[in-house]
Amino acid sequence: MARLVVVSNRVPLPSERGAKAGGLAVALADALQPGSLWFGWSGRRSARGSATTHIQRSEGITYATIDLTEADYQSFYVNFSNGALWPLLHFRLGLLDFRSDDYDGYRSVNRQFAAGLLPLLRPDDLIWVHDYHMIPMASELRALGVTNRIGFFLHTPFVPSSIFNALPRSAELLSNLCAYDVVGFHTRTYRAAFLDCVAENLGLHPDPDGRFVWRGHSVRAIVDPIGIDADAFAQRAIESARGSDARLLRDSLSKGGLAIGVDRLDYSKGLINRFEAIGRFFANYPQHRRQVSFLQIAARSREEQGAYQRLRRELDRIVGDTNGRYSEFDWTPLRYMTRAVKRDTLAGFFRLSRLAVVTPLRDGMNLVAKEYVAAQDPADPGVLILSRFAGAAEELTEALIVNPYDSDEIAEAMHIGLSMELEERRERWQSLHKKVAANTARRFCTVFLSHLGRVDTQPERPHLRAIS
Ligand code: GDG
Repeated sequence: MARLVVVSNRVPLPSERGAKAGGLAVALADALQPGSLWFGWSGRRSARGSATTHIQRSEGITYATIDLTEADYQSFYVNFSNGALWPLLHFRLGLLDFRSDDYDGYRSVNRQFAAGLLPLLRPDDLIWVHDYHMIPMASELRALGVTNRIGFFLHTPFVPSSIFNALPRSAELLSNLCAYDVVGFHTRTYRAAFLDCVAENLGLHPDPDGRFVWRGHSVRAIVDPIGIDADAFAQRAIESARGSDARLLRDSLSKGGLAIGVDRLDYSKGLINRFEAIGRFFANYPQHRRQVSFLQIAARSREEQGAYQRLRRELDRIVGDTNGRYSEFDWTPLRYMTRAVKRDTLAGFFRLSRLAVVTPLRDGMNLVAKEYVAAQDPADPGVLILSRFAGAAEELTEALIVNPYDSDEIAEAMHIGLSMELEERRERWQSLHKKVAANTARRFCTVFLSHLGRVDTQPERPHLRAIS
């Protein structure tokens, strides 16, 4: 069997796993069999940068990492990946900050990744590259003569050509995507947007299965929604709901209970609109005052960027305003923490909550929505409010689907959710749970890798070399 090589910006090193373990490491857990290799950035900045590859082994898996120089970190990671590509792929052209020096840094780091990975590769390795930081990786590997099968999965949305083309050098990035054998997206909508770019910008005509040929090279765009291990998460939730954190939280609540939001502190997550909606909820439905509390856990993220600093200041202001307006001496409507909490604690809190409000303005998938469903008590499940612009909304249609820009609609959904009869809650939850339980993390990996494994190996791919 071919060896799996995973490439991602950040490698979750076994030595660092703690409260925040999750994300990609959890999603890929089953696919990463002993013998696999995970390659990427160590998370460290050092003067020597990528000159040395650091190797760690744990449970039969090899973790190979390189450092970045401070300059590369700024241009590749902070400025181009998170200051240009992230807003672009979340439809936020107003926040797009492009500088060609940063783009050069992005290309350079991808080249360094390819050079660092090359000596570790074996001829029949399956290479699976993750996310928007690494779009040029296949082109860079091809330029070094690598003929292995290489797949790419995009964890963010993809945008239609009218938006994509606003990015200077978008044509190059699109060509870079076409150097992969398989390109995966969470939803049909994102794949359609990618194929729209391919048709519009490259003049190609993909077939209904997402196949097209670019410079003699066959590319397949697939839909492969990421999932979670629902049973394992439910077990965590059951145990954690009996633990001390959950007890403390439960004891602090009024009889109307808890509504919860859990997100990275990111402008794509719709927190400003959500906090406004919470104000509207207590204004429009005063019967819930003193009864219901909203807990927002928003772990700080990308703090070196101005857009995130401004977001945090604005959220601080709205929380202060809402709590100042509606608090009583013994009740706080909006509890807001910007620290991460342990994954177990989170699972228990989900189980305690009568309502989850997941209202990103755009989101590739949104795993919180799936985790909330998995964590519920089947006998007395809570209600999920979900943005129509989260990838998860394509699957989780029995949630209360809202437009995240409409604070009144979110407020109304909160009222409907909290007033919903047990029978309807159960019916909705059963349908949601069936989907979450069927679409596991394991299935996500198996589908992607079986597509990649079926690609014919081509001895020479000289036409793909050095796309710039
Ligand atoms: C990207 C895409 C796509 C959150 N706060 C804490 C914490 N979390 C965990 C959640 C969940 C994960 O982090 C967040 O995943 P999301 O999917 O919600 O969002 P992104 O981080 O933006 O992820 C997204 C995803 O990639 C996968 O493809 O779904 O659309 O943007 O697991 O539970 N975990 C802990 N403490 C926290 O405070 N331990």
